[in-house]
Amino acid sequence: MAFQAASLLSSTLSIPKESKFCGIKETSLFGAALSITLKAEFNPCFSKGLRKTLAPIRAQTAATTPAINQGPSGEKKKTLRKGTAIITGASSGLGLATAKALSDSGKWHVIMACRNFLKAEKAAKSLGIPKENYTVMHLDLASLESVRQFVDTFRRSGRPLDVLVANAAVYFPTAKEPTFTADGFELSVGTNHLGHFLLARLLLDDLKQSDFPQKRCIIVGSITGNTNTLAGNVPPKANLGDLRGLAVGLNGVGTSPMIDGGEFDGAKAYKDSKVCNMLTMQEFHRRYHEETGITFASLYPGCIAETGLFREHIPLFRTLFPPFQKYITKGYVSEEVAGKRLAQVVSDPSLSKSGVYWSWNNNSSSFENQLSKEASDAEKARKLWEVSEKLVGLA
Ligand code: LMG
Ligand code: NDP
Ligand code: PMR
Repeated sequence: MAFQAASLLSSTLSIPKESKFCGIKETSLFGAALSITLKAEFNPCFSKGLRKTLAPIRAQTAATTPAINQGPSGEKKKTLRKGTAIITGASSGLGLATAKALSDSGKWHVIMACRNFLKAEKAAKSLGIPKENYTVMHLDLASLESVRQFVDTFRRSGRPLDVLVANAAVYFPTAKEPTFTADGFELSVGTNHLGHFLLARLLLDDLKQSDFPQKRCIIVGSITGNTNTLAGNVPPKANLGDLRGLAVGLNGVGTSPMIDGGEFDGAKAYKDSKVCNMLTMQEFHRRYHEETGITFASLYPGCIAETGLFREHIPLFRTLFPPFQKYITKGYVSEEVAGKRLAQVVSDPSLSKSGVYWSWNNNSSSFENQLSKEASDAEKARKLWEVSEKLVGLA
């Protein structure tokens, strides 16, 4: 039944020529029910015994302890300190689940970079994240001033930065009119792309200084921004065009609030912002990977159909979407499983390749996925970088 429905769905929606239909692989559209066998260990460098021995040492280490420590007998030991990961939008959904997964591993301190301090504190407590494993810091991505303030506050904390996860996002599928950030950018692209662009650019220096064995910058992408998949072909489709709307500021004042210069469409603005996220990751990789050793990566964690992302959608959608994804597309994942996937991209040594867009197959094993033509267009990525730099005041 699932197979038939899926066939029908896939034949109803047309896939462009560029497609190799890799959506099938990543969404398990025709696959068996998702069976999750996640790696319990994110870092096989430590044996169980060694971890026990190190536990008290780790608890004592200050945030600024270097990654290479002097052991009691004078010999050098690697990575005794916890890693520090900033996760934006860690007050719910994927970000929160990732904070939980990292915290459970005992190897990470998570900076929960959130716009709602109280909500984030409550969420961390309700999942039982130990106090010593997280810090909530205020960040509103819809304000460039707030992004700059966050970076200052983080620096004053004296913690090193080992991993940055650009995860927060907003989605306005039913909005008829655009809304805007403090700086006058259309709210979804302003938050999901421009806020993160400034944040990642500013924190690049901090990542460079990290002495952690693996330093990473992860920008969450999505299948719905990739038109080489079925999901990416559900209208309205992502399309940045020639960036003419972005180039003139995306402010809707006598100009378009959409990147491609077209009419406002909330669902398209979100998908466009995800294309920007995936292009930005690749441009970072091209410009900085070799020089800095930082791993840049993006991912599609699966369809987490019950998160707050759909809070603005109509109630009928929110009711039907989870069973649709669970039983028909089989692309559904729980927040917990998705959080473990993103935590893998943060800390698994086997996922250290830079410039990759990760996805997971039916057996929940990760693979390097193919991005759509537009989402892998190097020239567009360069142009997006340059236009974005101007908008956020870096050029
Ligand atoms: C846009 O519409 C809105 O315009 C925009 O404002 C914004 O909200 C945006 O992404 C958000 O959505 C997109 C979408 C809305 O339009 C389309 O998808 C148009 C293409 C329609 C082609 C649909 C082909 C399906 C063929 C039907 C075959 C059914 C066989 C399944 C058998 C299942 C038996 C249980 O339009 C829709 O999403 C409505 C599409 C209606 C068809 C839905 C059929 C899917 C199966 C139904 C199962 C449960 C429903 C889950 C609903 C979740 C998705 C809506
Ligand atoms: P949620 O709505 O649950 O989480 C989004 C988070 O972003 C929330 O913590 C929210 O804060 C935060 N946020 C929103 N606006 C701002 C802002 N201006 N400043 C700071 N934080 C902000 O959604 P998901 O967990 O589903 O989404 C997380 C990521 O996963 C997104 O990048 C999304 O594109 C991606 N994704 C999601 C998929 C899904 O199926 N759900 C599939 C593929 C990708 P608050 O709690 O205050 O609202
Ligand atoms: Mg989609 C192969 C199947 C598949 C997958 C993996 C997703 C993921 N979606 C699939 C198929 C379909 N969706 C089909 C056939 C339809 C038409 C019925 C459909 C519809 C649909 C809507 C209306 N889907 C949606 C919406 C949304 O509003 C969501 C969206 O586009 O947000 C931008 C969405 C999503 N579908 C997904 C995923 C992951 C989403 C959430 C968006 C995201 O996080 O990027």
